[in-house]
This record gives sequence, C-alpha cells and structure tokens, in this order.
Amino acid sequence: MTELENCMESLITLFHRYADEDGDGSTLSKKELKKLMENELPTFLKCQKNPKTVDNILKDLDQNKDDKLSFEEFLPLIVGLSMACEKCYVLHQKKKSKK
Ligand SMILES: [Ca+2]
Ligand SMILES: [Ca+2]
Repeated sequence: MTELENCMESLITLFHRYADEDGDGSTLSKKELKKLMENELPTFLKCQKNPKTVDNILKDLDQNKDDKLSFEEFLPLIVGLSMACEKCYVLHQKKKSKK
C-alpha cells in the first residue's frame, strides 16, 4: 500500500475503533467522540479553553441533527485540523529556510 492509502486506512480504522464501542459502529456518539479526541487529539483539546469544545464540534459537524457523527460528518474535522496543521508546517519550513 502507498503512504496515502495507509493514511486513509488508519483514519477509517480509528473511526470504527471508537464508533463500535456502543454497538452502533456506523456513528460516533458524543461520548465516543469525546474519547476519540481525548486519546487521539490531546494537544488540540488542551489548547481549547472551552470545556464545551466537544459539544460545539459535534453540533457544528452533525448535519442531520441526530447527535451522532457518521464517517462523512466526521471527516471535515480531520480536514479542518489538517489545514490548520499545514499552515503551521509551512510557517515552520519558512523559519527553517531563513537560517
Ligand atoms: Ca457508536
Ligand atoms: Ca449525524
């Protein structure tokens, strides 16, 4: 498998590892989303001062308003975070090349 294929597989595996916990493996409940973020995105969660961060994220992403996130609804979170990370990465690279 290629690097990108591996990334996609990891993302899918990760989603289902947490989504499967309550027996409904097709969606992340709020509890499952919270656990996923605490375990997999601790740095991001620490930067957020608001204790309601997970609730807000769920509300933002939940398009069909069932209080759960399908894989499709979950992806924009990863995309958004990746875009933020990429900005940091570019900045970091620029700093390095200045030296
Ligand atoms: Ca679930
Ligand atoms: Ca939903």
